[in-house]
Amino acid sequence: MTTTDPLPGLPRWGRCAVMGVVNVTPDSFSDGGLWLDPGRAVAHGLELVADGADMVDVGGESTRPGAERVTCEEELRRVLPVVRGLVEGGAVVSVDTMRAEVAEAAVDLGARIINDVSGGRADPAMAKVAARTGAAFVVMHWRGQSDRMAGLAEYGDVVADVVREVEQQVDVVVSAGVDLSQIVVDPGLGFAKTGAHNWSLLAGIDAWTRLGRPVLIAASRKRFLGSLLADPVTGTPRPPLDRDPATAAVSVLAASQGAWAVRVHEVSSTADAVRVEAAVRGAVGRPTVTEGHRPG
Ligand code: PMM
Repeated sequence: MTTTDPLPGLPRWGRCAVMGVVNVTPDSFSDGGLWLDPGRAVAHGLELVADGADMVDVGGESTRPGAERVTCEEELRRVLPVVRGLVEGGAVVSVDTMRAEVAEAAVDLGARIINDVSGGRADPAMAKVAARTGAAFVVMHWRGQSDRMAGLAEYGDVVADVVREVEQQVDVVVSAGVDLSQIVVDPGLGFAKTGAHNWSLLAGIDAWTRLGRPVLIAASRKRFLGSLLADPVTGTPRPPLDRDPATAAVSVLAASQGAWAVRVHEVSSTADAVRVEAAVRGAVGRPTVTEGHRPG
């Protein structure tokens, strides 16, 4: 299978797809508190679709470094009305959750992707829900909850280690009944990773495409971009909302290395960027001199 093969229940986009983010949380690092009201969250998600998002990822629990968990009831209360509204609005919806109960309820409402940053490790019931529903299932590289992940960022060869650990987790969820054709893999940028680890992982996306599973890359507005673009005088990191051009640059690099999709908060620049990348890729090997316009 190549990265352009369709996942169950999803269209074939023929280029790197764009997953827009709606965090229905008070505390996410870049859009926390903006979309807590379900009506506003749905309107924002549909705006992302109008901007060119192929899918919308709805999350009700922040995974920022150090974040504490919310209760399942609270997560359900935040996420479900937004999933419902976006499905009714015609969006392809993904649910960003580590809880089987939330994933199942969202898929019942029409979500087609379960985006579990723990790849099924946080909730032992998750793989069974993915298997039972047949939804696309994102297995992200994850070593532990956000309140302790900073202490888990130890690697020998980060690309080899992360690929191997994700492969092992894919085996675990397949043993629990998930079909391999449902699975998307993700290196989990920023999750038990330093900035240097993130850059190495971005340089090594082709190691992932060799796994034969679609790869999702989520660099949007993350801290390592803010550090790269820190004020040269004060050293102050570039604020999250000013990291979108850098995010679009990562989207091009990910697309050119065969990523299946990129997950971003600001969609329009990345939607343009992946189209540019696809046009250039489509022109590779095409004759460069057009008949009738031969020089001299
Ligand atoms: N990162 C965040 C949330 N969800 N999902 C996947 N698959 N991969 C990621 O790297 C990922 C994710 C954290 O970012 P946010 O707070 O901006 O949503």
